Amino acid sequence: MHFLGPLLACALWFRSAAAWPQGLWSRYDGEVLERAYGKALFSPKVVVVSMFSPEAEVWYGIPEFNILAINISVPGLSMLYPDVHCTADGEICQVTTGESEINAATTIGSLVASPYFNFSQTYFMIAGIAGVNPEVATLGSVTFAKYAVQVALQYEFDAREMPENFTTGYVPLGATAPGQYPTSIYGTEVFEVNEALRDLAIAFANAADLTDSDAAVSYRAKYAAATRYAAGATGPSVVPCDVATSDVYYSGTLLSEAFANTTTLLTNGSGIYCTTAQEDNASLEALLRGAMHGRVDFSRIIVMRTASDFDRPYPGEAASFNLLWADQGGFEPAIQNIYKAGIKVLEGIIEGWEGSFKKGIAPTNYVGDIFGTLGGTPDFG
Ligand SMILES: *[C@@H]1O[C@H](CO)[C@@H](O)[C@H](O)[C@H]1NC(C)=O
Ligand SMILES: *[C@@H]1O[C@H](CO)[C@@H](O)[C@H](O)[C@H]1NC(C)=O
Ligand SMILES: *[C@@H]1O[C@H](CO)[C@@H](O)[C@H](O)[C@H]1NC(C)=O
Ligand SMILES: *[C@@H]1O[C@H](CO)[C@@H](O)[C@H](O)[C@H]1NC(C)=O
Ligand SMILES: *[C@@H]1O[C@H](CO)[C@@H](O)[C@H](O)[C@H]1NC(C)=O
Ligand SMILES: CC(=O)N[C@H]1CO[C@H](CO)[C@@H](O)[C@@H]1O
Repeated sequence: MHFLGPLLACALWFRSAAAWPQGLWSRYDGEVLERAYGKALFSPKVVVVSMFSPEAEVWYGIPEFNILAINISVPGLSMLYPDVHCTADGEICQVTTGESEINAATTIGSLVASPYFNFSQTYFMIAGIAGVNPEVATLGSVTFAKYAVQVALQYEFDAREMPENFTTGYVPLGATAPGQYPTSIYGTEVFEVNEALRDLAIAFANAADLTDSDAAVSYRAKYAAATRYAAGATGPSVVPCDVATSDVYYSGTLLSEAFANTTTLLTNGSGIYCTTAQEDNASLEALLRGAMHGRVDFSRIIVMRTASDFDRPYPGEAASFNLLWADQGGFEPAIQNIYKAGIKVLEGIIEGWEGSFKKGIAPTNYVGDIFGTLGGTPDFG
């Protein structure tokens, strides 16, 4: 029965798939796109990658362009977000992955494999909110990463059961204590994106007039009690710093410091642990696999994260209060600043298309994963 169960399930699935009315599949048919939009192959200049509705909705109903002019249903996208949306000229598109690593990897993997797109010259801009390290940036800040680090890809002990001389319950895979370099490498630990492109994006975003909120102003002021949190206590700005990925939405000083240590370890001291989110290593793995097969150009990726909440409490505050109860006031400005900074980046790319972006911004740093899959030698690890 143990063997037959999955086989039976498979057989039933095929049977029911075959029996599904044509209508269910027809929305995924290139002919439908031909009829609706006169073509079934789109070559966007930019794809904005959102993770959930609030991040996506800032791109709908804006004065600059109507991104709901074309809807393309792509098999493999989230059931909550089944369509890629594009402007009428097909130049700018937007996709929503769904939250966390599994949703991000599945959506982006399906997108890069879709026959309806030619992404050979497309820029992908990951544009989402994130937690933030008050040592580096603050609520409402707009950050652009060079490294994405999968910090929780480790062994974990509950701190109550860990050896007394451990500084954290997290131990790198294959290692026997915190802080040792992992010996079991999965390949998704670190991604490095094009720094020259990142710096152009920062220059564009610097022209944005960032939003703040009264609640964020008063909450971040509490971080001024510690000099190491000076960045957290200052108003929002555009900051070059890196993103940590973890499915577990962790919070608190000790875990944040442990994952800052992991970032340092895995990037050989170059990464700046700054924002925390649940998707980027997964989206980047899917883009990298697309790049392996010539479906995307891995040097055309921008990772923008705006800060919605602090990853740790201010001095004297309980970690649980910071995460669960405090009114940090950062969510709304972070959502608004995705649009405010992101639109400047999009305009910069579109206006500079013929001059530079069409042919691409040549990276001067290593780009790719820890395996060196796309060629070159990683400058970390
Ligand atoms: C595309 O989908 C959105 C909802 O997701 C809808 O508001 C819009 O009208 C659709 N556009 C077209 C051209 O069907
Ligand atoms: C994809 O776009 C590139 C750049 O415009 C072009 O060279 C290539 O032929 C296109 N591929 C397909 C299958 O249309
Ligand atoms: C922790 O203590 C054990 C002995 O109890 C020792 O073998 C190990 O090296 C120590 N680890 C660290 C990280 O100090
Ligand atoms: C982070 O690393 C520093 C330096 O090795 C160490 O003192 C500290 O205890 C570590 N923090 C955590 C939470 O592991
Ligand atoms: C790691 O950093 C050290 C010290 O800065 C440097 O000597 C070494 O070459 C770096 N390793 C890699 C792989 O870049
Ligand atoms: C595609 C990918 O990167 N997946 C990894 C992302 O992180 C989770 C949890 O840490 C890993 O289990 C996945 O292998």
